[in-house]
Amino acid sequence: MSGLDFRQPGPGLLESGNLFLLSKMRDANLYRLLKRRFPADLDQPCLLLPGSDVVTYRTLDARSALIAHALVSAGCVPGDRVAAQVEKSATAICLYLACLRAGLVYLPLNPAYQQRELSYFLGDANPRVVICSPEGMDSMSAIATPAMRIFTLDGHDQGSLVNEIRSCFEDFEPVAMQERDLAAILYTSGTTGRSKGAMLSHGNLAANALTLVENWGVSAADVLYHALPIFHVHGLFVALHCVLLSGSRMWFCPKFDVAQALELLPRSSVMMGVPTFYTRLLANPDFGRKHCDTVRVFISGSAPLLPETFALFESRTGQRILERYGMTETGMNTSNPLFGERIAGSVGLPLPGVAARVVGKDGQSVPAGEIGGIEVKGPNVFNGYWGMPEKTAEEFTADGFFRTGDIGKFCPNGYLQIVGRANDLIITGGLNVYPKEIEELIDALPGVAESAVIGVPHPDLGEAVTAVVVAKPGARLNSNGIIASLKSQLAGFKMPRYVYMVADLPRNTMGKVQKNILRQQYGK
Ligand code: MCA
Ligand code: AMP
Repeated sequence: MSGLDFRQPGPGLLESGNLFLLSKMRDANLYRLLKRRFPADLDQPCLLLPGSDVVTYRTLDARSALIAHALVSAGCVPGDRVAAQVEKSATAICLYLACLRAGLVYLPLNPAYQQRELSYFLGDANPRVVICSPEGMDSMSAIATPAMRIFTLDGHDQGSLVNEIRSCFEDFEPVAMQERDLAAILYTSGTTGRSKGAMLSHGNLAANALTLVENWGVSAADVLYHALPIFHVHGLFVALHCVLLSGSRMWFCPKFDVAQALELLPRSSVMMGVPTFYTRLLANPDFGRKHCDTVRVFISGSAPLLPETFALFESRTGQRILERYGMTETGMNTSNPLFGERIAGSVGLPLPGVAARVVGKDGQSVPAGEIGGIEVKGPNVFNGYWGMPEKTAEEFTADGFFRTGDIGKFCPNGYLQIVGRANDLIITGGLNVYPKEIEELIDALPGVAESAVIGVPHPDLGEAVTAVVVAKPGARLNSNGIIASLKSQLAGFKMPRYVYMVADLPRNTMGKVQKNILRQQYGK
């Protein structure tokens, strides 16, 4: 009764020699693998900073060594966490590489997080070193413990971290790591409102990166257009590792900007983005084939790419976007093929080495065409949630598959289609928001009886965070007041775009709020 069951690791990873390569490596420190694949001439550019400079592989190597020494001097020992809430910069990349080299666990944080959110991450991960923007120093000092060293770094490679490295050496032997040793912790929002730190190992990151470079044919000749943030898997691991492992280069842009994209795409060969990048490009009437001639592949992920967007992009540019599917906990799981049919509305085939299956309520694989929970297994799948062994155990099956929480089906041709999620997760502009966190904050406001937070379709962001609020009898509340009260407590991307005041919330016979009814009502 297995239907389409990809329990066996696909042949590609083995055939390609990647597993062999990994097991033969004297140690599994990811930096050692990356460095081996740097161009022979280290003076080749790696980061192309639009309008100004280039950063060569030699500079990345030297600067990351200097930072690794600085972190060790600050008291870090292998396994310590290094939290960074910094703007995108070349030095931020070097900081990540420095952590790999020194065996430290990198913990990137969205610069949009407010003090309330940061306080949770610092308390949970207990980093030895925290790096923040110069403007964020006072706020960070107020929540850090005395044992935490705080450095600053701005978006222009300046700050106390940089001052700290001036007197150090330009080489740093990577600390020997086992495959399961942690390289990074990335927080993902949780259904209960409490974020979970996904523990990603050197082995996880290396396996996924090697697979992607091969699967997407990334080579030294490529130029990636990189406009993603570097505090998530997509921009930090998928994009950066593909470049470093292929010895190629990338336009390293602070953020996604349509005008800059139109200027740089004709000098790029690969673009990776969330669907919002594609809808924003298409919203520009000038965008078309002339911008895409040199681009060999446009890749999309982190949120569903609407078939309409896929079709419009093809008609405007002649290119079929390659959609892939991943998660913070797993890196990339499936991908439409580089060569072969790319299907709109489908996230493609399991990547080599990744086993993916769709299961019914009884945990058994269902036949192709039937909808169920998506589960994955492979060297890309994380070690578990930081400090949450019970939660980790809950999310894995007895035979070692990770329950993604996504709902989907395999088509008869083996392509996976995502049709929904098991929980209320909202994805806005490629960033995840769990309603519970916002609902708890709204419910705690004076005069609020209760609230429900939902995602409604949004032409730019995919989904927009929307709050439906019931006031206590006699309380005088309005949406502007609610938004103003939330602002200092929530990162901007989590802020409700719409707030509706209602007399009561629709409930089923069990008393549970019927969010599907709210989504229908407000999603127009
Ligand atoms: C910014 N804002 C947002 C978002 N980003 N609101 C909703 N959703 C968002 N994603 C708000 C800000 O708080 C601000 O609000 C206003 O929008 C303008 O901010 P700005 O920074 O100028 O926004 P933007 O430049 O327009 O950014 C939108 C964006 C960006 C380009 C969609 O969020 C982005 O680059 N998203 C990609 C995220 C990503 O990398 N996800 C991958 C996760 P106000 O004006 O009120 O202050 S990894 C993952 O999902 C897995 C592993 C995978 O498969 O990849
Ligand atoms: P994150 O927690 O940021 O890693 O987000 C992972 C979630 O994003 C997945 O569980 C999916 O729900 C969603 N996701 C990622 N890629 C895609 C895609 N191509 N299509 C639909 N959903 C996606």
